[in-house]
Amino acid sequence: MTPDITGTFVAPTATFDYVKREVMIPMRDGVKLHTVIVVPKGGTHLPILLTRTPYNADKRAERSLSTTILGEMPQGDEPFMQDHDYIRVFQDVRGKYGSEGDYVMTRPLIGPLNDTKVDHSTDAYDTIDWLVKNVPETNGKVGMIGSSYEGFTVVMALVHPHPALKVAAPESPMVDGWMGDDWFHYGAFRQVNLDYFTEQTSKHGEGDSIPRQDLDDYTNFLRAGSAGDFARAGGLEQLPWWRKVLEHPAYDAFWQNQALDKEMARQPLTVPTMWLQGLWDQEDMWGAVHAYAAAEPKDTANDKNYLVLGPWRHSGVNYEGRSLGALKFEGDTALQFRRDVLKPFFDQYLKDGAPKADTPPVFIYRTGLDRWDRLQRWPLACESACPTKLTPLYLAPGGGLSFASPAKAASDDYVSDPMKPVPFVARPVKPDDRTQWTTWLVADQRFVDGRPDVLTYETEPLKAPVQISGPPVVNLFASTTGSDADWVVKLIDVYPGEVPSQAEMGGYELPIAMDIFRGRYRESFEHPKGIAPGKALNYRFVLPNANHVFLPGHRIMVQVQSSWFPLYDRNPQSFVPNIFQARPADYRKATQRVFTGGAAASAVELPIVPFTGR
Ligand code: PG9
Repeated sequence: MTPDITGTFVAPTATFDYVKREVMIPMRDGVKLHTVIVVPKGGTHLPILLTRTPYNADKRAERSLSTTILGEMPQGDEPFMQDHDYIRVFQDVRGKYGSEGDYVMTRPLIGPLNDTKVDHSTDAYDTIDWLVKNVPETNGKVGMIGSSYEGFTVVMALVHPHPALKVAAPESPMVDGWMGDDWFHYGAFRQVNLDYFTEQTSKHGEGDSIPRQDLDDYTNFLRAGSAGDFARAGGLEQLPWWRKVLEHPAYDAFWQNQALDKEMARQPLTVPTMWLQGLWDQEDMWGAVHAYAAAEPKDTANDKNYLVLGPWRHSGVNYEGRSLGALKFEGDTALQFRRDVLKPFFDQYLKDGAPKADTPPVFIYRTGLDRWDRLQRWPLACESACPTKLTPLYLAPGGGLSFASPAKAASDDYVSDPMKPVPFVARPVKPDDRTQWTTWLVADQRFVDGRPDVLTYETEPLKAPVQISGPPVVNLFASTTGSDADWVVKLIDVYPGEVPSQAEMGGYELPIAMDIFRGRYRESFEHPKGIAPGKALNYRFVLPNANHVFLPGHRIMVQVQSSWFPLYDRNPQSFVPNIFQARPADYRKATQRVFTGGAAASAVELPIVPFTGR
């Protein structure tokens, strides 16, 4: 009998409008990286669009198994593919999928944390060098683009860049994993990423996530105990990356030395770079804005360092941008950006004879009003060095919020019970529910408003629009009966009770900027310290950027709580050296007190700017 699988089948490609080549590109240490090069048939003198990925170059270069380059390349590439005037290249980073070598999670630059002779900066350099010498159809100019990890590899390529790298767009890049990107936010650990650790580092290909017992991750993580307990049960102590994280819960040299915004501040600004991210980016909320800010002082002519913030989820820039959760925008905001701003910007630097693009230094969506703003700088208001200073919005007794500081000192309290943590999204929290995960930053906060362990403060309905353009700052005065505590502060836009144009938005509590701060890092991110029980202490931290208009009839709301579970691991509320290793007896109820008025007037300081109209 003839076996039906011969192993020699070759699909005919004569009708394809592109040619796909797979090559192994040698790096300086002899390791070869698997690279997929997709060239429009018959093309000559074309620029190259390069992405370096840990997510399988073969898959990234195959959207729907199409005979056309437009159908075959990812959705986000459409403006680049439709005219057949770009070569598209995806490469597996070392140690993943088809590439040789060792994989190191977010491999640090050569230096104290990397004693080899290679990093993503050298790999990008060697790759670009090979591409411009060995792809006959190219004009020798390369642009790099990519989101998240793929954005991180773009940032790495900006360190000692190859001269053929002419333009770059790091999209939601992972820049500082401890301060506010994937791994921690101000020291609170994002334990749902433990799945990512097994998926990425248990195999060179695609690893499995951690098996669950219950549908609801709230239950799974609570039952497990600490993040360390959950990881141990999943076998993660076999994984070097998890062991490194376990050893470095604080912002020590391990994290400081791999923070790429600090590196961007050191590097000369030579490659025109467009930093971009979503305004509701549920994974990498820190990287783009901080790297932009770090490079900005060097952009003296305001023509090399660009910022884009769209009304998107993480990586939403590469998909359809008409809506996010319950929010609807004016048209496909992601396509508008990719077609009208990104593509002309790349063309200018990559295509022979292309005209200068009309690129605004800052392109940012104004939520609430639904329009794009083209600005010269960002932010418009901030703590220091901005045209406008922050305006405190004070928490007031009785659940009020006011622009005048309450004269009388008062306080509100709640009991934070680590056995009943506040969920970050309405339960059940389903680990495989992509929609729940990608929209949780815009989830209606009424699902926790009214819990006895969530304090809510709100203004009267606004009589005039209030526009904020920058990062709000939390200035909280609070005490705990414990010796450690987390503080979650949310700035919320409360819609009027009735919204005739979209009935389901009636009374919606829309998060505009929220974050968590782990109290032990109040004085130093590097050296955590127990909190003196019962003492009113000041917690000051910066919330994510917003460009938003609170419209007349809406209210501004602030919520304060002490857990955000299971996204963030629970603070045991008694000081232990390493929260990953907290034991069941360490988790204790605590009474949290928030002070208002007088000398300890808690406030959220808002980057209010004059309302610039519709
Ligand atoms: N947010 C993901 C990630 C980036 C960098 C490191 C680890 C994870 C991602 O979407 O790629």
